[in-house]
Amino acid sequence: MSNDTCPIAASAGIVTILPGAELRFFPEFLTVGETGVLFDELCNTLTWTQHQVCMFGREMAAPRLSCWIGDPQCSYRYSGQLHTPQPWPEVLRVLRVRIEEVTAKRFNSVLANLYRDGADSIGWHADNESELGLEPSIASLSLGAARRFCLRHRHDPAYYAEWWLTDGSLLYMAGGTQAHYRHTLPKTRKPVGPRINLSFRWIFPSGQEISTFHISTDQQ
Ligand SMILES: O=C(O)CCC(=O)C(=O)O
Ligand SMILES: [Mn+2]
Repeated sequence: MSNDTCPIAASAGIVTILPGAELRFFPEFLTVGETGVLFDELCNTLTWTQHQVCMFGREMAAPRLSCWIGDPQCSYRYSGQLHTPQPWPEVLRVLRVRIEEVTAKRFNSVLANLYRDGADSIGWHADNESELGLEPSIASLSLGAARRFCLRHRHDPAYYAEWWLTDGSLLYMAGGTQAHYRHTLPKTRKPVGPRINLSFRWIFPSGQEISTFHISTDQQ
């Protein structure tokens, strides 16, 4: 058993079958009562920052706010920048345990994104940085406004899926999903309220996981 595996039986959720991917969706992982309180607390207490990202070969402000949280050793390099983690707020420690129970995986970090309105988004990319290991398991919890999330195969567009990530839903991506697919949360012209996404991850301390070299042309 690797150190990111939790010794508890996983729940199935709604499984999407795509070659090489492992995808499970839990539409009502949290209740509406829970999500409202959590949304307000995270919105008001996390240190939200607009990171710089590389898009179309140019440095620009990311179209969303973010906060990187985790155990002290969990520094994470993405979009060319090294992010040192903020400590876990108590609400996210509690949530992490519930997510570990349903996924049977362990998580030592979480990337929080705040999409202020429909103009905020994340472009096509895969979460395939070397610190995430060869087959990253990512549990992605959504709070607030529902947004469309799309996933497509790197080479064959016929292999495609999308979900409405509604308030309180959890999308679990594992196995070869990040190696073979990219995902995006597109902009929308429809009026939408704010949304928070929490993607729980396992960061391998450097040297602990043999990783491949990732060629990244992703636009974030
Ligand atoms: O907001 C989402 O649902 C996706 C976020 C995402 O893919 C990321 O932060 O890597
Ligand atoms: Mn992602």
